[in-house]
Amino acid sequence: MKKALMIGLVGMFLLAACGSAAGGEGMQVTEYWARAGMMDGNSAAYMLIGNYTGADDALVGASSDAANAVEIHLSQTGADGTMQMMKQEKIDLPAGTELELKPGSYHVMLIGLKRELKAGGEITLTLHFQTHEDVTLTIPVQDAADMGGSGMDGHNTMP
Ligand SMILES: [Cu+2]
Repeated sequence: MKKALMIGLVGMFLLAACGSAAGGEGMQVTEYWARAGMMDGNSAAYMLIGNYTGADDALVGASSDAANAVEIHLSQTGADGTMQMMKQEKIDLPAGTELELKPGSYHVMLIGLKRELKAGGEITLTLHFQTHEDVTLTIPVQDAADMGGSGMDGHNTMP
């Protein structure tokens, strides 16, 4: 009986250890990519941000050496049926939640590309949070078509 109890306790300990590793800690950014774009044009970066810091936070901005300006945008279908992009001062990141930035929704807008972004290349992007320290990422550039993107953000193809 005593031995079985010991094994049970060890098992629980291992489960707890694995659980914390799988769930992650801190501000976790994954599945990031940036859309290919022409020099002087616009592009966008997409990612999944998981707030496992244990405290509420917010994404308040971003910066990159690849573009003249970087803004947080939300794409929405307007009353007239056209896709519109609205600048966001911040996006709330409540503790324990994930925020998905994806085509047709929230995205990091890269305005005025300083160079052509070709598929296979990469850019450096730094995310700014209300509380958490900056997170700097090296983001791969991909063609939107490769990702099954709809192009609905109109970053490159629409006027
Ligand atoms: Cu945008």
